[in-house]
Amino acid sequence: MPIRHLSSDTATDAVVAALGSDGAVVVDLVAPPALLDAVEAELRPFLDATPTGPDDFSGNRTRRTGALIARSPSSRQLVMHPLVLGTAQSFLGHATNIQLHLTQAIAIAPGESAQPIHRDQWAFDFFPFPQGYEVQCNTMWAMTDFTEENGATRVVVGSSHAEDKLRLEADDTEPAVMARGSVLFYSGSVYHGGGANRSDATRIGLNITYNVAWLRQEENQYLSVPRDVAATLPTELLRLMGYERGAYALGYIDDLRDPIEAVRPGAGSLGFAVGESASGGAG
Ligand SMILES: O=C(O)CCC(=O)C(=O)O
Ligand SMILES: [Fe+2]
Repeated sequence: MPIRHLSSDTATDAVVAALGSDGAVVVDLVAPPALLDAVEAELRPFLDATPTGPDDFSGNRTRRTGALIARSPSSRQLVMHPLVLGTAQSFLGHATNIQLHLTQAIAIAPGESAQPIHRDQWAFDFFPFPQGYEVQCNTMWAMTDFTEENGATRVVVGSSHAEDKLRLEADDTEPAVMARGSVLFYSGSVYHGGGANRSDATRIGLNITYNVAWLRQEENQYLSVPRDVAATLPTELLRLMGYERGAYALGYIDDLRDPIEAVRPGAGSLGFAVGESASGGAG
């Protein structure tokens, strides 16, 4: 079954519904070309300086460049995109709040082989989350066109409802073919992997992912984004980055203070209550 495509004026509810049934959906042409140009220009020196991956999973011909919030001010618009945040908050609405899980440009160079098919939620030490309890909502923004030849992400549509720890092959997958500026949403539970790049140009995607705020983040935002940069960011983004308690109490500082106080003194809420925020609240 091919991956469904929705248009950029689709309501959040329809994206959430498709994600719930299929585990993946593409929304076409969401990011304007000028924004992508700016992100690309800001990231270029970092992409060029990033080493290729150390193993088959990371990809020996794949560069993974993180810390997008620090390195690319323009990328913050993608991190905070209303369609994405709305979808993530609703899709993970069974949790008290959500947070940013990782920000990573993934550049798959020509000659790269296909990444092993996996569930992203296996990152949590392969904990068998109950079926239907989603812990992650992921995006892959197409910085270049994604084609079957250049390594478009491969997805086993509907496999979010399958058993855990399956060993699936490329034959079981469909490519997330999409134009530059489109965004693939996929759950932490759907089986997928980066495709092989048989073209003569590099495929670049921005993998920006969100998870329930009671789990650990994959990319450590406190150490990836220097404190002096953090001090310049909107409070809403800081909260999404983890300067906020997860659920009722997780991650408070010293005398039960709201972690936002570390960057923005006076902005915090008192006691254990979760503050008003980008990530706050179910649904
Ligand atoms: O690069 C891609 O298309 C997918 C990458 C991926 O699934 C991962 O690194 O977990
Ligand atoms: Fe993945």
